Amino acid sequence: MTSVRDLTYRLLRQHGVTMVFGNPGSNELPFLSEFPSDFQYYLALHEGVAVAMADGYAQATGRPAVVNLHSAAGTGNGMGALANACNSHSPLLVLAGQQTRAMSGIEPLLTNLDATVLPRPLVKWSQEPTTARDVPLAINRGLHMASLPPSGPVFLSVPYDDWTAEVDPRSEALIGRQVGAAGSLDATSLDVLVKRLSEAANPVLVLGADVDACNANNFAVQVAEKLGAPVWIAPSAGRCPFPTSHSCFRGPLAAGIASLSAALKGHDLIAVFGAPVFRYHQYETGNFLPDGAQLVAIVTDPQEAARAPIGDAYVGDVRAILEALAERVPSTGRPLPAARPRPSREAEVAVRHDMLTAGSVFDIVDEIAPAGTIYVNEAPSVTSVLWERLRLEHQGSYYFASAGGLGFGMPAALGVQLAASSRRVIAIIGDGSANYSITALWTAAQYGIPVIFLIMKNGSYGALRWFANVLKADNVPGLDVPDIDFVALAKGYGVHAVQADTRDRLKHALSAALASNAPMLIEVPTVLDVPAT
Ligand SMILES: Cc1ncc(C[n+]2csc(CCOP(=O)(O)OP(=O)(O)O)c2C)c(N)n1
Repeated sequence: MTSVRDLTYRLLRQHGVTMVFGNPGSNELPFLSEFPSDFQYYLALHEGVAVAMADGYAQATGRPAVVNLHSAAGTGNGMGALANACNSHSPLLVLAGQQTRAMSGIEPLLTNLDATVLPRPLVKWSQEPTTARDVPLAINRGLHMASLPPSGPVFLSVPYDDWTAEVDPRSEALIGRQVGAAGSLDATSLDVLVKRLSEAANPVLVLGADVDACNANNFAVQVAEKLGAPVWIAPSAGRCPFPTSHSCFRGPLAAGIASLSAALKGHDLIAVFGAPVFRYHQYETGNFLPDGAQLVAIVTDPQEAARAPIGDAYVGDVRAILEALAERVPSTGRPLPAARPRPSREAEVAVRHDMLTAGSVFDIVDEIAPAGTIYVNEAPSVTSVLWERLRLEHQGSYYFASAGGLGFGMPAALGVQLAASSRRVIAIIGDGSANYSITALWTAAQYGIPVIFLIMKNGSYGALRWFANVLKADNVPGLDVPDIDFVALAKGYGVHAVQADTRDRLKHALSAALASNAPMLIEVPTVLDVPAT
């Protein structure tokens, strides 16, 4: 007899899934029973860690990742992380255990009431199959749904007695089914786009995370060079879609309507690729675009295209469209914009000789870390400094929580490191943010995942201090996080850790961490430097 569980693992294999990230409970044990030896289970000690780890893995591989959560409580614990996965179009299959069908009517302990409603609106598809025999179909559908554009998380609730049920023999037909999406532009639309770009007097590109997600950074470079156009990163960037040392690179756009509009002043055509128009944060009144500017966006997500308050939009395969534009857009002969000067290191060191600044920390990291290092950032108040200082040259070099939900950085770094084993991952984490997913340290130690955690210890929720200034909200309580010993916490979870409070100690600690193949935490006391409003 073939069980639902047996066929499920075959389907997972066929989709390239051999890892399960999770935190189990009683409802999930029958799925995990006789866990196949070619699969690896990564135990996270909190569901937010499991989801964010899977998110990092799915983003870095571009393939679906499976998370196994415990009923309603486990799903609830994972939902903050699911918000980030939703915004980053991360292909996750969240598999939650349900109480047994035999008792479903009397709502026993650990029943997931209205299971399919719970994770909405953070998943694009949610189901609890009506019979055990529908489970393989639902697994297959979920994996395809997660991957099809716009990719994103999906949710499946499975009553635990289903796993040992016999499959419908016709379910064998699910094995090997290919489901794909076609998606470049039709010839007419492509002609229009080429014409608009080549006839613009002063075009600018704005690139979002989905350009990096679809491996199209090199095509974006070619388009920018042909147009001689500056390139901005869309606000609230979850990934880095353009080499930061390229002379066209201008940095991330501010996430306020007026500031963003001001930064794009003088351009007659704003071409956006792979980003919503726009993911604002702080509210500023003003026009969405500078006077005289038109906007055209190319996105994978129909919701993003439809809800944009301004400009035209095409929904399609961002990579295929950028590739076609790289080929079709004629060289304008315009000179490339001059590179922006890098901030001076010496000036900063002289001003802040008593304690390390974020700038000096990033300069040391940039100097010592090898080319191709991947950064996962969750140090909100110093994100703009990071973009100025770190060279992000390669595809897949940067990850940030796409919905701004803290607790992403540490576990996502583990998932990215598992996906990109030939590159080293450095997680740059604020001392506030570190606490949301601190148990990721245990998972790093247990599975030997060699992420380097750099804790930027400024003793405060720096970004909230900045936002309080923006809102003119004075005397707000609860904005400081003093007296946390991350070295002791890391050691408690089994991760080697040191404090580095000078440039030399940081250089030494980072070099040692890079030379070893084990996870390591470096706690760096830093100046609290709240960005100007
Ligand atoms: C789950 C969640 N809770 C709360 C917040 C609000 N929040 C945004 S930034 C921030 C402070 C982060 O502090 P820290 O990690 O020390 O970095 P810093 O801002 O000091 O660089 C908080 C609490 C959030 N974004 N996500």
